[in-house]
This record gives sequence, C-alpha cells and structure tokens, in this order.
Amino acid sequence: MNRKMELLQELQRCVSEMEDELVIKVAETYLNEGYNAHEGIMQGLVAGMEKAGDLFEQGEYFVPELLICSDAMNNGLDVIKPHLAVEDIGETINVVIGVVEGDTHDIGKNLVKIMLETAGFDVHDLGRDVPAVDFVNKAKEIDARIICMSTLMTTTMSNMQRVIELLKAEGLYGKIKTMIGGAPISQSFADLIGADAYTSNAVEAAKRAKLLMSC
Ligand code: B12
Repeated sequence: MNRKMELLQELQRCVSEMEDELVIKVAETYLNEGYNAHEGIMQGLVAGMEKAGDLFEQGEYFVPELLICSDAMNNGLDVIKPHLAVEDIGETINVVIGVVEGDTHDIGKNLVKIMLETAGFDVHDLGRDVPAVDFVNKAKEIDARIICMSTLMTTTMSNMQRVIELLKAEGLYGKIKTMIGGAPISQSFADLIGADAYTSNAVEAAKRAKLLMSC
C-alpha cells in the first residue's frame, strides 16, 4: 500500500475508532507530506464517520461512541479545512444553511457548508435545531440567494416544507432557491415539497448550487 493510502486509512481509523487526539497528528502528517486536503476529508475523515455510522447500525456502537467519533472528525476537519483551495466565483453569493427544527445531527450539514465555502459561496450557518422562520428571516437579512436545509430524521423532514411554505407566503419562493439533503431525503421528497434541488452528498451539493446560480 502506498504512503498516501496508508495515511488516508489511518485518518479513517482515527475517526471510526474514536482516536480524537491522534487524528490531529495524523492529519498534520498527511498535509506535511503534501497530500490533497479535499481527499483527506472525503476519503479519510468522512469515510471514517460513515464506518462509525455502520457500526452504530450494527449495534456495536451507541450514542457515546458516536459522539467521540464526531469529535475526532471535527478535530481532523479543523486541521485540514484551512488547506482547502477556495474557488473564485467572481461575485458574492450569500447562502443560509442549517439543520431544521427538532434535529441536532450536524455532521452532514457541516460538510456541505465546507464544500460550498470552497466553491466560493459566502455561507451563513444557523447551526442545528433551527426554527423555519429563522431560515427565512436570515435569508432576508443578508439577501441570500439559496437556503440549504439538512435533516437526518424522518420525524423532522416536514420542517423543510414549512420553510418553503413561509417563502411562498412572503412572495420569495423562486427568488430564493432551496436545497435540501440528509440521509432520509430523496429527489421525490424534494419534488413533493417544491425544493429546487436535492443531492445525496456534499460534493454534489456544491456543484448543484453553482448550477442553480449558473456560475
Ligand atoms: C452520528 C449520528 C448521531 C450523532 C450525531 C452527532 C452530530 N453532531 O451530528 C448523535 C450520537 C448525537 C446522534 C443522536 C441521535 N440520533 Co443519530 N445518527 C447518527 C448516524 C449514526 C450517522 C449520521 C452521520 O453523521 N452520518 C455521516 C454524514 C457525513 O452523512 P449525512 O449526515 O447523511 O450527510 C451527507 C448527505 O446526507 C448530504 N447532506 C446532508 N445534509 C445536507 C444538506 C443539503 C442541503 C444537501 C444538498 C446535502 C446534505 O451530504 C452529507 C455529506 O456527504 C445515523 C445513522 C446513519 N448511518 O446515517 C443516526 C441516525 C440519523 N440517528 C437517529 C436517531 C433516532 C438519533 C437520536 C434520536 C437517538 C436517541 N435515541 O437519542 C438522537 C437525535 C436527537 C435529535 N433530536 O437530534 C436515527 C434517525 C431515525 C429516523 N428515521 O429518523 C438514525 C438514522 C439511526 C437509526 N437507524 O436509528 N446521532
């Protein structure tokens, strides 16, 4: 196995095996040896978090383990994120992002945020458990052109629709585009609630946002 692959696998392992301190050193070594930051995040840290998710589904991990895995992933992200190359899209395009009300899963949302930022968007993060009205108010305040919503729970999916209904009530539907995502979300759900775009991952989310803005 080559050195790069070895370090990517070690990043993965650090996240999936709760090495929240060691991950910092491995991420620094990965960068110092000149490897690509984007791949470090997607093929190292994110792959590790996906493995942790699988272990949870298999009943081997519980909530406390997942929390340490997500700390490890965030520690790795803190090291690698500043090394991502940021594109220039030639204008300021404000985007509002958040996890809808009732849901605190924010790992996916944070990844989408990073990919949008590196694609050149100005991203305003409302965090998690965000009431529908806050998405709309923030978008109005900063003249946002896209609202991105994330949720990981079936029970909170309908809160995405509430944001879209509020946009309609304010005459902003269509003017402010909406993008949605998260594990239970699908294109058919996006069509059903009238969202402008859905993607299954963060890299595609950034590409789709550029397409929506034609940049
Ligand atoms: C990690 C995790 C947690 C962590 C969250 C840590 C954190 N800070 O986020 C902790 C331990 C805190 C947690 C808590 C809970 N969890 Co949990 N959790 C998970 C787990 C294992 C992985 C989720 C994850 O981070 N995946 C990795 C990321 C990278 O993937 P992702 O989020 O899907 O994001 C990608 C795409 O979806 C997309 N995307 C995401 N958002 C967006 C947005 C846009 C606009 C776009 C375009 C794309 C996009 O891009 C991302 C990157 O590529 C899932 C199961 C699973 N395997 O998915 C359960 C899961 C989501 N949890 C679940 C539950 C039930 C809970 C709890 C209620 C548990 C409890 N009994 O207390 C609480 C939630 C409390 C609350 N109200 O929020 C259920 C939800 C079931 C359901 N159908 O609703 C799941 C599915 C587990 C299960 N099978 O039961 N959880």
